[in-house]
Amino acid sequence: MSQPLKLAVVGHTNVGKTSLLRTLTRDVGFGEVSHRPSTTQHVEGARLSVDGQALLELYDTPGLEDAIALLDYLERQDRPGERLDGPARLARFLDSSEARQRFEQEAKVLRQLQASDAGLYVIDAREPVLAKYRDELAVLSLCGRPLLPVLNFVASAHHREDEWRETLARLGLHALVRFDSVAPPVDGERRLYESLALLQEKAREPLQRLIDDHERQRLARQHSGARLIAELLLDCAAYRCSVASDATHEQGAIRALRETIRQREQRCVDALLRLYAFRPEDAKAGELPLLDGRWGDDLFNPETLKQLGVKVGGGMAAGAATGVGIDLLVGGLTLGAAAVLGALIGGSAQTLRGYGSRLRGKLKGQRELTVDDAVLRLLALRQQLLLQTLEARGHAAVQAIELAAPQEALWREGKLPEALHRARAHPEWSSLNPGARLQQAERQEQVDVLSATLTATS
Ligand SMILES: Nc1nc2c(ncn2[C@@H]2O[C@H](COP(=O)(O)OP(=O)(O)OP(=O)(O)O)[C@@H](O)[C@H]2O)c(=O)[nH]1
Ligand SMILES: [Mg+2]
Repeated sequence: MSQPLKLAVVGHTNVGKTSLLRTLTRDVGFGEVSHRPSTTQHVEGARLSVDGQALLELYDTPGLEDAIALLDYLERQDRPGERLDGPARLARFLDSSEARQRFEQEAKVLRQLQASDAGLYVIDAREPVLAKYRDELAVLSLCGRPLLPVLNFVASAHHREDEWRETLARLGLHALVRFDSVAPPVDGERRLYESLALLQEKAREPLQRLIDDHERQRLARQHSGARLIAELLLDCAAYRCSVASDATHEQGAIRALRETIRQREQRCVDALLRLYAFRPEDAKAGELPLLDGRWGDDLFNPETLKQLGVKVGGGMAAGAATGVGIDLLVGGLTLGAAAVLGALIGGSAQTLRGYGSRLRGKLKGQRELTVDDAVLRLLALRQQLLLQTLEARGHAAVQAIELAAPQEALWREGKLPEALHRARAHPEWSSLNPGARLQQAERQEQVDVLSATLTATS
């Protein structure tokens, strides 16, 4: 089909027509949405394309306000014995002066529906089924176009889905879709397009392409989202700063560290919002809990020692993990002796140089500040929750996301992924450290591994 399928989104005022368009087009800026009635005044269109080919055009229309009066007017126009069909009665109305004055808004809607292949009739499913809605459907049916009712607001606690289903069935409308523009059902969009394909046989192929494309995009977004989180975690795990070990400096350094991590998390939030086409104000990273940071023990992280060629086993491994074992070994040595020790344990020259300067720092009374494991777990959980929230959020949503605070037990305990343990020993993997080398193959590999874990658990 070379021409895109044209759909008019119609219905009573304030039922969420513009909101539905925002969600289907994933465009938070489409039209104007307000809790006040009669917000949309003109017909406005949006186009959905796949690989540059326009497949679907959606038209937002003003809300119907007084269908009862319009139906009365139309009935008064009918002459006795006259048996005009819907489109003929409609044509007569659209030619009349009333269509330009009293029923100007209604006329815009009817013209647009007539110019379209089908209509989506949006319903606020919380509303009782009143006569005005039946009259609206009667007026809309004059256009001779298939109508697919969309039950909006079905995520709300007090919806009247059953009542609506029954009424619509009595009017001959048996196919309908459930939706909620703010919290759309996971498969809502697919069901909507599949139901449309039943009403419009010729649209089956382009609608299927649209469904497939959306699914592809959904997976691609999920994948990119997991990578963004993996990068955040690696950046934070590999981050470290040196500070003179006295109470004043340490407190200042901890505050600075927390702020650096907070800003880094906000960058991840912003990137996720962009990825899912939401606005920066839709979510903010909250405060991080007050943890002390980890002090010093990274120098003796088993991963660091492994890199240096130190074989740790048994009690030594446990000691090394807490820094105790090697502390005893190097505690009383001069830097020169420490370097010799380095040479003895046989690491590469470059690693040793790096390690040597960190040892020097330690011997001069410097401490190394890194991000606590619990904070890493908290960041991982919080960002994964955000990702899930964004996946389920309609583009009509207006309330900002509260960045969830996951259950404490979850982030205080539990195993940290292996990739993050490794990152501890690679300060050059963190974009937050000077001299970062982010393109390193081993780092990329760990980002891949970590994001695969995140995708699997989200
Ligand atoms: N919770 C919830 N709110 C919704 C939903 N759809 C729309 N809203 C809200 O309902 C109100 C009306 O939404 P609009 O999209 O402006 O409705 P409309 O049908 O385009 O209104 P008019 O253009 O005035 O005819 C707004 O406050 C929306 O935020 C939904 O599915 N769930
Ligand atoms: Mg509107």
